[in-house]
Amino acid sequence: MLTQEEFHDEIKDRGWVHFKGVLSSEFVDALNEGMDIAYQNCRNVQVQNGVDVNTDGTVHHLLGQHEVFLEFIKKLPLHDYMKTFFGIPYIVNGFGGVINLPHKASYVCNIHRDIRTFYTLPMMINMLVMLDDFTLENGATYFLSGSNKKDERPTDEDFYAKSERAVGKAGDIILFDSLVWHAAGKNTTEKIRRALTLTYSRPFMKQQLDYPRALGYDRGEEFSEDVRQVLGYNSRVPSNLSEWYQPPAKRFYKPGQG
Ligand SMILES: O=C(O)CCC(=O)C(=O)O
Repeated sequence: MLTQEEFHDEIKDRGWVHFKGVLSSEFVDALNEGMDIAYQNCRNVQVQNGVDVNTDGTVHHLLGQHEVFLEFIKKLPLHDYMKTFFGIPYIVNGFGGVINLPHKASYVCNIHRDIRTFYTLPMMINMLVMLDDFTLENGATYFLSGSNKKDERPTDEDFYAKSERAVGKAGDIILFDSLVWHAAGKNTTEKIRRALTLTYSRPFMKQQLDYPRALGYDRGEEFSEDVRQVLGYNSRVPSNLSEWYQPPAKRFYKPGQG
């Protein structure tokens, strides 16, 4: 495993770091079972609401859809590296997934980055969790190393000429600065290739879904302090004066959140 110093240098310089063998195969299997259920839920709503074009294989807001995803957060994967990246407490900003379907490109195959604002202070980091082996054939992600340092989109030609592929095993995790330009590869095999795709941010950035509210405000007490923090219970938005006027320990937005 990398030292915190090595991680710090690599994430600043290349923008992405590959951690091997982080999750057990049993836990990966449990996550894949949860993904199947979540995909059905998400796809039903995508189709019902007319947003099913270009979204095949994408899953959003897994937290709250199955306890296994809460178990994932409770493990605080790579927590020390995350703390090194942010230097202050952090929260989960989005918890999605990708099922890279054979011969079908969804929007994650476009060259993109997951935040539209360029920053110099660390604001957001992506966590890509491999739930199947990633190969060149089934769409291992393309990453353009160092592209986190520039506020400009590379040309398609430059991107595909210079980017590297994240080939790895189920249970590996890639952490990458959300400013890194990347794209899922096309899956030319006959089998699906799955991943969890999370983003984590500074606590003052809005979560993509209000996870504490989705899980239930009353559940906050059942988690450890670190897990409560990461889920966003310490940086909620009050909606009335009574919620606002509270002693520090009971505030919706606690001290120390940046
Ligand atoms: O599934 C992949 O290979 C890439 C996922 C992705 O683009 C993302 O998480 O933003």
